[in-house]
Amino acid sequence: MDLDTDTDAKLDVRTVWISDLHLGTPGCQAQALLEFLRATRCQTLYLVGDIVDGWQLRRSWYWPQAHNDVVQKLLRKARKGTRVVFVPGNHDEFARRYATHSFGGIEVVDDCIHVTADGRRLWVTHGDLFDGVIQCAKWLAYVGDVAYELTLKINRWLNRARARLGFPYWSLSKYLKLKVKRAVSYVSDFEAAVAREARRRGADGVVCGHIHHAEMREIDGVLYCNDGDWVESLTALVEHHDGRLEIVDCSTGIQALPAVVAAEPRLVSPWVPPQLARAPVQRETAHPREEASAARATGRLLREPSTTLPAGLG
Ligand SMILES: [Mn+2]
Repeated sequence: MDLDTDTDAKLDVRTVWISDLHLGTPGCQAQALLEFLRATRCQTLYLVGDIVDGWQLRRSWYWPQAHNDVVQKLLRKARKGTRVVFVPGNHDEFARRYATHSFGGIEVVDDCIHVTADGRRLWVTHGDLFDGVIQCAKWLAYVGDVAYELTLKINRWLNRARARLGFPYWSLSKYLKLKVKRAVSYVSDFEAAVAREARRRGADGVVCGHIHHAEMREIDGVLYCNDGDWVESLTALVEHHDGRLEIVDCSTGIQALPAVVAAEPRLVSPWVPPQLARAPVQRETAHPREEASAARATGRLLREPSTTLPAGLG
């Protein structure tokens, strides 16, 4: 069955962002990724960096059939009409020199702006340029990479044992990262830096990857989205046909799709210009200054926020 043109796809969305697949490493959960790609239909698919892991392939060659299948699947999607955009990351930085070219229908760009169905501009970048470790001490990043590889190896061993005992999947490295306090400040520093740059570029939000931690929240008026990864958390960011954004979690299998881990806080979203809002929505974090200037720009008076919520949001 050709699922690329299948209208019964489990997840039919406008846009999908995935990153940090790390194809070419044993850590890549290619089977789960294949299932996700087969179950998903979208107009635009962004590959937000660290798709193929050049750093590890250089150390030792690892390329099983499933990794080939993922590449074939991506090329096939591009052939069948999905717009596929590849934004290289640090592990596949070799691809950066091909930016503005296209291969097999896959566009390669350093970064780009995605406009959502409701008119918001999201800056799409892998994010490594805002990683203090990579910018200041690349050797440390390589050492960290080897340590990370080892953690993933233990993680695989642990989860095989857990599976045999009937326990669900559990990510050791995710657990360690969240436990280590320094790592938390590393993550929040990264998030703040990326959000700041998005704002500097005049974007309403940013979509990135790199730190293997799916997230969607507002940072100083900028929507920060991280699509996670396919070595530990198995997450993707999707945009529905109405522009609503969501992080979906595939770690419990695609049967649960769409298993939403983070839905956009639609009611408090400050990025929807009033003239684009489909229904009057209670705006809890209204920015009076922004709204006034938007009203001036459109020459229209703003309606009083209604207390009735649109259907489906109440
Ligand atoms: Mn990266």
